[in-house]
Amino acid sequence: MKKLFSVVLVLMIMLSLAACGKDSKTTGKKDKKITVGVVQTNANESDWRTANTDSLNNAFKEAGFETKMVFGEGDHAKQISQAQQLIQEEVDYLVVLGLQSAGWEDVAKAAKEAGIPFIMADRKLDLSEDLYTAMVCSDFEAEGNKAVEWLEKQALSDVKIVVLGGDTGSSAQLGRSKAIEEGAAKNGWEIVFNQNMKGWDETLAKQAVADLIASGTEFNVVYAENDNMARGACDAMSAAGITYGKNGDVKVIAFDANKWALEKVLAGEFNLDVECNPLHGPRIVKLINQLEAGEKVEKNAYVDEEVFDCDTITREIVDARSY
Ligand code: GYE
Repeated sequence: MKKLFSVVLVLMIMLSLAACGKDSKTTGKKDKKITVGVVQTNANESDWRTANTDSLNNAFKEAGFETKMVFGEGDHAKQISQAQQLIQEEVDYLVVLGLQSAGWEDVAKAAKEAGIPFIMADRKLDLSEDLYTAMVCSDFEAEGNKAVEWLEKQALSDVKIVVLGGDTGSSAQLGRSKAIEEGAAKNGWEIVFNQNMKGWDETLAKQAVADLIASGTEFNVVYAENDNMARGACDAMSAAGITYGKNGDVKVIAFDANKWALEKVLAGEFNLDVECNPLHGPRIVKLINQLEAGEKVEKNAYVDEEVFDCDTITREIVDARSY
């Protein structure tokens, strides 16, 4: 009898320990905040980037996630080491916005081996589908093609284009540049200048256009791969007395569609602005919550984007913009 009692007692102790262990593991899971590692490009790269960073931080905070955000500041190698460090720190999710589209395989493999879902945002990276969990990006070539289609409709007799590209090797620059280069070849347009501005820099763009004007280079289209560089180009043209926009000698095409830039479209300073939606935060929160719930997620999600034309934009459209 005594023996039976002691066996039952030992069994009860073992069961309670097991339950405690389970509870502490489950409780641990319940109480543990989801940590999201974010490898961002640059802190002050552009107004688009600021809106993008704010969207990520605000959405993750609202979702109760802990965010570990780091900035590559123009240095691809630094981004790689930052991503590896976040993997070492065992973040629950890794979100990468790459300065460069190439060179991410080792990071993606390390994340996979560590069981950390790899989410690419903003710019698609050169990774096979087995190396990333999901993508929330823009189709930059499609954005560029929208600009090409618009320019075709202008039916200009003699097209001479200044291309102000973004950071060399970023998928945003690669896609938008590919579209205009192929569009020019297809339509017999002349690209009189085609250079990428490091860091999408507005001042560099202004100086490049000022130098072109000083050298007597003729052009009637500016294709600036973001709003800030388009503004720099307009400042250079204004300083030289060159008219541009709706009623000017030079057509101005921009990308991003920041609210301040749409004011310029409404004012007729920019002819066209192609939207590039930076508000990735809520989309990534939805993805993470789906993954936490064990649901299957959409692998490749391109954000919906439109174009804004100075001939059709309205005050209501501009006022309704959230970034
Ligand atoms: O167009 C530019 C930003 O990756 C789409 O990066 C983004 C680009 C955007 O600095 O303004």
